[in-house]
Amino acid sequence: MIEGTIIKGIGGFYYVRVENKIYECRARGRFRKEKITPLVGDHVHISVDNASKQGVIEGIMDRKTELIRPPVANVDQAVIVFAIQQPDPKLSLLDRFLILAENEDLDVVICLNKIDLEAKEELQRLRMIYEQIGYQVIATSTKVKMGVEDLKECLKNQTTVFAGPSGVGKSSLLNSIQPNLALQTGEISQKIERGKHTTRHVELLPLEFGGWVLDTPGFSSLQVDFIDKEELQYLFKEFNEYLDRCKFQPCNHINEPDCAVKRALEHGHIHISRYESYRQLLEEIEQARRY
Ligand SMILES: Nc1nc2c(ncn2[C@@H]2O[C@H](COP(=O)(O)OP(=O)(O)OP(=O)(O)O)[C@@H](O)[C@H]2O)c(=O)[nH]1
Ligand SMILES: [Mg+2]
Ligand SMILES: [Zn+2]
Repeated sequence: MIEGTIIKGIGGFYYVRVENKIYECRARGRFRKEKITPLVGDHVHISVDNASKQGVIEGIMDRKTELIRPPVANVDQAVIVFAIQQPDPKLSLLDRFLILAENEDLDVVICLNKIDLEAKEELQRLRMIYEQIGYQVIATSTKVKMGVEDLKECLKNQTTVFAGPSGVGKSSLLNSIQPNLALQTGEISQKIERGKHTTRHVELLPLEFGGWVLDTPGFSSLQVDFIDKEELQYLFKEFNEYLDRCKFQPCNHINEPDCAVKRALEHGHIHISRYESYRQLLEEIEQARRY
């Protein structure tokens, strides 16, 4: 039996990379019976038929991390990519990506792309909100090659998932970092007309300077209502220092009097857009529990 990593899964086939070879594999039927789905990023044991060169996944090793959306295993870090324009950034969506990454205990880097476009205030505004919380923010442009080296630096020897809406430039950034990846990219106007995404599958790609990246299809909405209601507040990192100062324990930080989170909001230590995201997500979680 040989050991490899699933780099792509399409139509019931899994592509398993073993050093520089890629084997097309099926999964043993027992995985389906046990309700286990192999994921891109999984470390697996395969057996290979010498005549056909096709393989069978016999075993999946324990996962270090497991994301639901995108469905990938063993990621250390997420780069969350948004454009400062085209498409305009939606902070409520950015916060959803952040909450999912925090929920999985991933390291997070926020990448604000397309800074060649005329939207300098938007860049400053977003940078301020998220750097104040303690997130690393990297501003990039693939058109005028800015920030790409900084981004490259934080990918070294890590397994990093690139996530974000469609059209923000995830595949373009990866091509700038390593041109031989030659990922397909697409014009935004055509995307809207055709209503489809350029990247269709999650793919794990090896970096020649060490490490792996996952390019993923963009999505425009994200469900987070599987997260525990009590857990949500901890995923907003900047709330943490206030949580034990609320008068009511537990506190939802919505209508309770003498709430330290709301006090921090009034004093500008918590940004209104983040609090609004929290409120929105809490409401969604409560709704989901009601049915
Ligand atoms: N102005 C500008 N345009 C960019 C930049 N980076 C990418 N683009 C353009 O944005 C469009 C979308 O880029 P993609 O790399 O396909 O975006 P994506 O995030 O991979 O999109 P999906 O695969 O659909 O999720 C393309 O037309 C790119 O040329 C940038 O830094 N500045
Ligand atoms: Mg893409
Ligand atoms: Zn409170």
